[in-house]
Amino acid sequence: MNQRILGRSVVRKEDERLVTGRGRYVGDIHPEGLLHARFVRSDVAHGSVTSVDVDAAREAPGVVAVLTAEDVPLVPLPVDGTDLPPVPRPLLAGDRVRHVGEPVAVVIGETEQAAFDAAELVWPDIDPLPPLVEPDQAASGEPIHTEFGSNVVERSSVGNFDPDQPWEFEVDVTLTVRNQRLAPVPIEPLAALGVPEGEGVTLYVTHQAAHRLRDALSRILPFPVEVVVPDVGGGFGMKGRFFPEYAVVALAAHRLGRPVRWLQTRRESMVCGTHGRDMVHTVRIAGDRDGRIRRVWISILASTGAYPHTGAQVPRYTRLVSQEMYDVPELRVDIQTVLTNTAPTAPYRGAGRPEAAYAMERAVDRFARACGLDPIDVRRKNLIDTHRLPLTTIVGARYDSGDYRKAVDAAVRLIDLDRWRSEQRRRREEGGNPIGIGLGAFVERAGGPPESGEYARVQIDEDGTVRVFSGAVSNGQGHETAFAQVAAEVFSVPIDRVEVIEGDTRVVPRGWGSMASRSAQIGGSAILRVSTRLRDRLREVAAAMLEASPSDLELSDGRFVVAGVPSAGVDLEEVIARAKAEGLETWEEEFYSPGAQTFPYGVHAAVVEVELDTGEVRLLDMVAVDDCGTVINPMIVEGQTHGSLAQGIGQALFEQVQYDDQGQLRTATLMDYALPHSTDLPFFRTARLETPAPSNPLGAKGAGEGGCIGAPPAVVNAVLDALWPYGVEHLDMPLRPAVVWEALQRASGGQEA
Ligand code: MCN
Repeated sequence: MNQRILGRSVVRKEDERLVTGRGRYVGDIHPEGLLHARFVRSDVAHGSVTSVDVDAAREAPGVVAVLTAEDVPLVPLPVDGTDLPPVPRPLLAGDRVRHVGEPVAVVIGETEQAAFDAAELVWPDIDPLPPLVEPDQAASGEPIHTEFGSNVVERSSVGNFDPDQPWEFEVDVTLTVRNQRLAPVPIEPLAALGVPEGEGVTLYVTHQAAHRLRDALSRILPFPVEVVVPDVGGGFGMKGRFFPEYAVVALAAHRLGRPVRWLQTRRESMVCGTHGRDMVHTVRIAGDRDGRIRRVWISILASTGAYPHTGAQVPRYTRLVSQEMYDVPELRVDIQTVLTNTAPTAPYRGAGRPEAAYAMERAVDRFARACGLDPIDVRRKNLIDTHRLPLTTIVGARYDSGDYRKAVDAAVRLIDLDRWRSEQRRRREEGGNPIGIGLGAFVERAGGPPESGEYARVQIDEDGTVRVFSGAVSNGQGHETAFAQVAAEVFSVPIDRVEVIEGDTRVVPRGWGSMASRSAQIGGSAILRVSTRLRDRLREVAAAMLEASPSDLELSDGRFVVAGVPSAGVDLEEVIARAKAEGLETWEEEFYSPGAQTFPYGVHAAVVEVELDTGEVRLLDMVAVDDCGTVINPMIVEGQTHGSLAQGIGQALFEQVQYDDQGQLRTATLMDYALPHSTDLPFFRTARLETPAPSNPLGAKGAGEGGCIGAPPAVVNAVLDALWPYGVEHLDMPLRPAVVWEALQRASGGQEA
């Protein structure tokens, strides 16, 4: 009897290729006659373009073409997640520029150097207009897109109380917290290579959603487009969307009849890749002195940047999970989403859920302190009980399954709370740098729109290879292994006999893509469903071959055998040959939609030490307890949690995209934008609960994002726990030494704390 492979920590098949430099990225593809694209970008945040002088560039050596707005179409870009009409978005800016880095022209050269040099000769003449950088300033400012008449993309309220009604509670506190703007910083920035093929273009592109990009490009471009995604060096949400550069590269390749490649530089990626977060929450939380929360009012102010594309959805994601794991009787969430003269925002790992968790978890801690109670006790007092699940929250989320109390208890045990509390007391009594313990509890949603789905086709070829075609697109998440495990389990074959094919619209007809931690639960379930159907068909064929009843057959080690008679059996290959001879299909396909999202959850806990003299925060311990339903591969899930925790800690302590008041980016390189180093991170300790999701046959929930949702509130709450006795009640991320030190100085009235 072969062992189960689903649920096992199988080493990732793709890693040998990826870590030995044999991955094939867009930059590794060098077709015959390759040309190189370099974009010329606006260096002002807001302005009227009076002319773009390209004469000198066109004459420069090695230049094949220079394109401006006149050469490319104006694209109606849907404003995802809102009821607004599409915004006409220029692929190359025409009469207006709306953020620093907006592409104005493109130079196509025989070599990368020729294109770079000639781009320096393009002179966009731009009359600056006053930029609107901060959302509160932009909300009442002159419209950035005149056709909207306002910069407010969305103003909405959902909840079960009117904020004007009396607030008669024993405890009532208000706080404002900021989720600063972040850059996703994948190792591989954006990249696209257009190759003319037949009547159209095949675009090789580093992306998360091959089919949706193909469909978006096909709506814009007057020729057929196919999309191929080779290996991807991380996406983190940034690569899930349409970028004007992709359409320009495809257009240029088509016009010139030669392959054209654009490799985004790191600086370009920082300036005009998308950014994430950039949301301010004002939270009013009220209740009884014994720690019972009665009412929460959350007001969100969010920036979409200059073009309201996918970033406009994110505040709605925040709202959906804003009740978190608490049994709050009254909740209201107001959203105001605003255009600004900054790079467009978009979902960045966590996408709206880190913002929600940070706001609620900071508020719960503050409420607990106002009650004079331990924040962990207050959480326990307000948790939604397991027997109430499934439950529809006040803001419309359908929490599916789980045990929130168990997760809190597990995190408290894992972090060894009692030991740290006694160390904390000892330091308070004996002096020394203070330590603090903080929790970040969250419920998130995975899966994307409930009506979305994922494509799978599973076929078995005559040599016995199982081929899995999926509409998902791995950016490093390990689908080649995890998806192979699903099919291998069904057909009872080693995973090496399963080949996973993703990200190629020429051979995978449909697909949604990988974002919202949806691939395991939807893509994996699709593979399970079609594999099971195919296996059952093959079982019938095998039964006929063995002259046995299908129900008497077992499938083991790639062989159908009659139960109890191991010598009576047929290999899958023989069954496939017979099926083919009989004209039966040896494949199955489906676009599977579970019709529901899943709601993974977790409780993360951090212990920090704060250096009083310098404000430096040292993470002493960090634990994460997560429930992502049934797990396909625990080692992959663990890796996902580690990576995501690192990004969450990056938000808490280091990272921030900063603009000056003219909309110039001050953090355009990795010298200015502080990513965490491995030495900044403690050894993570994790634990898992496994409550199957009822909505999909695998029982899986999303695992790709949890870490960056729980870590920021856990770390910041821990720092505030350490500094509370020193009078520090509030800090805004990132908690760099200067921020903490200044807060300490302010709290102590300039005296040494
Ligand atoms: N998995 C599992 N069991 C589960 C859930 C997931 O074994 N119950 C496995 C999956 O099979 C998959 C991995 O864990 O190999 C992540 O699965 P899932 O949660 O379904 O997420 P997706 O594959 O859809 O990936 C998207 C998610 C998001 S939204 C971002 S952003 C993100 C992330 O994954 N970006 C990443 N993880 C990333 N990891 C890498 N290396 N690079 C990125 O860009």
